[in-house]
Amino acid sequence: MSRSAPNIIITGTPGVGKTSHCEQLAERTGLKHISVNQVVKEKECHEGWDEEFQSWIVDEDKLLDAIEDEVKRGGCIIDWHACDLFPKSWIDLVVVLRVDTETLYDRLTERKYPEVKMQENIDSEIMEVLLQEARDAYDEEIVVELQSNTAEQLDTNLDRIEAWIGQWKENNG
Ligand code: DAT
Repeated sequence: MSRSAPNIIITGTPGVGKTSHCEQLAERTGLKHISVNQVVKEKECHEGWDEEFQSWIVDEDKLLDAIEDEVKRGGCIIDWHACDLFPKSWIDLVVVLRVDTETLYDRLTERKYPEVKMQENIDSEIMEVLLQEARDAYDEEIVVELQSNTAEQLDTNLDRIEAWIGQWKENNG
């Protein structure tokens, strides 16, 4: 099925800036922000609550069913700390946001993350887990790594993604 607007995944370790990017990008471009966290909660796409990690245990099949119709129409910005579950055919661009360890530590402390979850996320960022996951799951040319330490970088990233969307529409219009 052809899409009138591209589908973009914005991924990265929790605290990296996904929601900030997605919300502002949706506002600027009119694309729809799909917060997978919210979908999981609202449509109960989970198998319960993990106490230790203070997070839902996601049922990926249910999640994909819940968003499939909407994503297939195009124009979605998917906000999630994983990316390899989404079918390749749905996705036009994968943005992997990155952040320095100290900045991430401060952001997760602010969020009062439990120690075990904090450590896991910081390790994951250092080990580039999400970047590798994106590169393994999608074609190299649609995966972009962007820094998200400062407000200036956030703005530059939004400009770049917005320009990319404009180009996509020209090429696919
Ligand atoms: P995520 O959705 O990846 O968990 P978020 O968008 O909620 O991340 O951001 C976490 C916190 O960090 C929030 O207080 C906003 C701040 N933040 C995110 N990206 C930033 C950036 N590039 N510059 C400054 N602050 C940023």
